[in-house]
Amino acid sequence: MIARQSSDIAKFKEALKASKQVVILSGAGISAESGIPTFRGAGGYWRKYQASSLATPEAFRNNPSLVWEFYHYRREVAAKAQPNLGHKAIADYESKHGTEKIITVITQNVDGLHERAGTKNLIELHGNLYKTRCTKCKEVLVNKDSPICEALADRGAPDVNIVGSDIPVKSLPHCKKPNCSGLLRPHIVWFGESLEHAVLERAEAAMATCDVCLVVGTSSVVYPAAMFAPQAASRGAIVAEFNIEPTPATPDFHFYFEGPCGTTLPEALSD
Ligand code: BJW
Ligand code: ZN
Repeated sequence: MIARQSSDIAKFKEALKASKQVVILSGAGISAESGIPTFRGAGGYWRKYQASSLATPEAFRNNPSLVWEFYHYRREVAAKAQPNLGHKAIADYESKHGTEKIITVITQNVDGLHERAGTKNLIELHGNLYKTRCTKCKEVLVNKDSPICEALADRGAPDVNIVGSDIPVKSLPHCKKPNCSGLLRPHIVWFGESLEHAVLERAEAAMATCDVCLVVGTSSVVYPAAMFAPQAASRGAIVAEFNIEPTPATPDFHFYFEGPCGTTLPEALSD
């Protein structure tokens, strides 16, 4: 717990100016102003399902058709969305200061909006909606097809009255490698799955050496990401949180800036 927390933007900007290594750790809240629902709270449902009950290996094993419909819907929504002022403020900050400081964006989001805003040094902790992984040969490929396969065209509507999902497995996306033809899955880290080792290592290395960290639009409840910023704060890094409401981690941080990050970030990251 921090003895005295501040919301003094000028003080934060002084610390940011003096910093050498900056990490920006983002979550679903940064994409909320682009129209992409967050996970926790009212928007976190698709049909009658909580997103967290579909984002599991068990759900995919039991009903790959249903899980693919869910991800097809999310791919289409994110493809139509545009990066907002928060994503752009981060990308602009990197392009302005990326030669004099090491700036790393670690995102829990899978929507690709940081990259589309122009962020270069990006770590996608939980994967990406536009990557697939073969369940048989494990090949990971970028796939931006819309729809990802014929059978998913016009599927995925979020209407709560739609029950079940019955696309035959053979009609779902499959690996095109000769002698494989395995079922593809979204290249996303589901609950109970481990994060990719190399990705986690890169993120931990950036967290271990940053002197300033911005925690943006995350509820800080999903591990391991939830412990990154509190750990950085406890070893002396200056951590600032940007959220519309306090989170369980808020008391650990030096600065707390309440409000939509499409408004707070452009101010915090401007010269
Ligand atoms: C705004 C805003 C605006 C809105 N401006 N702000 C230790 C203790 C207990 C449990 C565990 C543990 N270690 C691991 C676990 C298990 C589990 C876990 O953490 N469970 C917790 C829920 C308790 N973790 C895992 O399973 C991870 N694997 C792992 O650690 O493997 C090893 C292991 C396994 C089991 C036990 C021990 C070790 C993998 C986690 C993968 C998470 N995957 C998901 C789904 C991706 C699929 C998909 O997208 O379809 O990733 S879960 C979901 O939550 C998604 C998100 O990336 C993630 C984080 O959510 P986020 O981004 O914080 O969003 P919200 O909605 O929660 O919050 C939005 C915030 O924005 C809110 O605060 C708003 O106020 C704010 N906001 N508008 C600013 N305009
Ligand atoms: Zn394959």
